[in-house]
Amino acid sequence: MLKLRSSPASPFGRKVKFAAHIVGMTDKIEIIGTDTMNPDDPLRKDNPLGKIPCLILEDGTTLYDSRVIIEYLDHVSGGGKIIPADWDGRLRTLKLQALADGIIDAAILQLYEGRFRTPEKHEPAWIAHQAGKVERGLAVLEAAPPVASAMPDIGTISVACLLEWYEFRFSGLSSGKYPQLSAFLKAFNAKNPAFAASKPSA
Ligand SMILES: N[C@@H](CCC(=O)N[C@@H](CS)C(=O)NCC(=O)O)C(=O)O
Repeated sequence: MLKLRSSPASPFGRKVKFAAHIVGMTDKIEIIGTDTMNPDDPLRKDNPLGKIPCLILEDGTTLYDSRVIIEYLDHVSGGGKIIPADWDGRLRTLKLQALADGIIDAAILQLYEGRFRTPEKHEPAWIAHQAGKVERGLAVLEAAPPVASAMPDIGTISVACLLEWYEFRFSGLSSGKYPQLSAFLKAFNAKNPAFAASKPSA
């Protein structure tokens, strides 16, 4: 049995969980609840960066980060399922994954500013710097949203995970600012009912 250190709120962990579903490996992975804020959590022994997700193979080898785990899942399931085998398709989907992940990274840094610093120590210029990445990234996705399909590749899965997490943490879609992305997410959920099983929660 493989083990996945993750948490119910993690968009990167969700990406791995849903990718595992698409390649038919859900039953082979045990999810282990992880507290990234707890220095005694065994996570830091498996991933010195102290970040989730982290996959533990049967021989004890650990894999991180989510992109490496995705490569592993794609490979051991025969290849070409979540990462297209053709070069152009591979580059396109990995770039889309990088964009979605990068938007989450920037949004998480804003959250951590609030979590780690008292309000008087917040640095507006730093928050604005990160917010710019989120705004520009979402604008690019809104202008050209992925196509929802029942066999999504990792770029499309990453965007779906980003959007639902962005709504969960920031009510980011409720603003009505991203109608194309909201429509994409609705279509993605309709075509992938199993996606709901990993909906982010606190
Ligand atoms: N690039 C990493 C990002 C992972 C990440 O930022 N995970 C967050 C939770 S969603 C985390 O573990 N944060 C704890 C920390 O930064 O100490 C990946 O793709 O796995």
